Amino acid sequence: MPATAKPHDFVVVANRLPVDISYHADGTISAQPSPGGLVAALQPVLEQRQGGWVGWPGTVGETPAPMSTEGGIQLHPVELSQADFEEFYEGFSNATLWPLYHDVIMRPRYHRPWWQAYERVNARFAQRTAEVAAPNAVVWVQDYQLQLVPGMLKAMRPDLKIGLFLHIPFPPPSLFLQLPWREQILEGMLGADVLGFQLPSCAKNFQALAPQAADRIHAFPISIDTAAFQQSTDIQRTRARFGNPDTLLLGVDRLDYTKGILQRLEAFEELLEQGLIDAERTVFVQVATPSRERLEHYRLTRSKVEEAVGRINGRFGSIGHSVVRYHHQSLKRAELIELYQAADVMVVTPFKDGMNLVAKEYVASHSDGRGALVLSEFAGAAQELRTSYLCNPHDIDSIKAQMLAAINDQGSAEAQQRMEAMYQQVMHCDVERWAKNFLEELLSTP
Ligand code: GDG
Repeated sequence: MPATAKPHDFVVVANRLPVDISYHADGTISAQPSPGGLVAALQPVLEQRQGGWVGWPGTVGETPAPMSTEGGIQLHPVELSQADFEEFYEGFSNATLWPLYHDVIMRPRYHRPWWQAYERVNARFAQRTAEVAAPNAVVWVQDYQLQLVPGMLKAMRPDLKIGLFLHIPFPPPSLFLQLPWREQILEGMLGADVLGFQLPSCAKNFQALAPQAADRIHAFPISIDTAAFQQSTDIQRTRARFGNPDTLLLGVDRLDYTKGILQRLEAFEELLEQGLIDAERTVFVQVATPSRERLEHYRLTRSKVEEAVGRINGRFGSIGHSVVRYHHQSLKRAELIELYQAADVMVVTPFKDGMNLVAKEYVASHSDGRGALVLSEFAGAAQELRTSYLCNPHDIDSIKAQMLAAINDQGSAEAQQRMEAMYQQVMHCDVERWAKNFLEELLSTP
């Protein structure tokens, strides 16, 4: 910690810092806010509390000195080498834990050098946090990349109050027990005074493995900064960009195999093939933000999605009209809101998702009561957004039926009631409330 900086009473520890750091030719460094569910969730809370954030800046090798964001958050960068990035981040976090915790949709790889890197990097995060936390500070550790941090930190700094929140699902014991390092992970997590999960079902899965910690285990469904989605945009102009279709469908996801992008495109294709929707009057916009691009399963998913986009446009588009508009780029938040507000039907079909903030963002963008949400039963958000068109993403007929119902109900009183009920729910249970609930629980521990 630099001599001038004061230790923090409140510290967030997350894999990523809430910024993208650019290194300029003149030797200066600048930081831009970066997208992602976690960042969107915590930024407002930290700005209110003038806290510190320990995380990886997103580039390997040379690491910038601690800095502040415009909102006054003090950032403490943790360095990752190229080997750490490959073994801790791409390897153990995203090729072992990610598929294991998402119900083994892809086969997890259990590779001993990756585990060693996970231990080594978690120790570095814990050490850094111990250095910047004031006596008796509150520390909030985030997510699956850092599950050993609570235990390591508790051993170094028993004075700290430590919370852990898992943003992704916690799997049933029968799957978790595959993990060769299951005991170490459990021990690391149990260093936390409060263990938070998205859903009661995830809390229950964890509790079955650690019944002695029952009073520390809770569900806190995460939500969004609803105010960010309230500004109104020019819907007519956005729709005109897509040729003023009768129906504008939208998907927005990180390009990840858990998100079911291919399956929703296949469902759309069959509806076109059967003449149940009109290719001339319908546009499906799919934003697929680049993610974890060096990993094999991600490359394979991308190529299957892009093949489907090409095939559907080849079969059903015409010269001058593409029925699927595909963007493999990250959009600005403002552009995302334009799409949410203009879309008639939002299609969210993950095989498994801790929560899914996109579904809640779409709902929050519709104070007008327009629109419809097709939502997978296996997204955490389905527990709250009960008046969405719920589908089983493993069943193409179910996706088709719910997409078609949402399209055909457009403009009806029932469709409006469905959206209004969800809008009330999301506005009421926003991210501020989520953070408040978690922190109140943490502060009330002895
Ligand atoms: C994990 C869990 C859980 C996406 N594309 C762009 C963009 N985004 C933003 C969305 C949303 C966020 O990224 C994605 O959040 P999700 O919740 O949908 O999904 P994951 O990234 O998998 O998040 C998930 C979440 O953590 C929080 O706990 O809900 O279950 O998997 O905010 O808007 N933002 C911008 N441009 C894009 O192109 N600006």
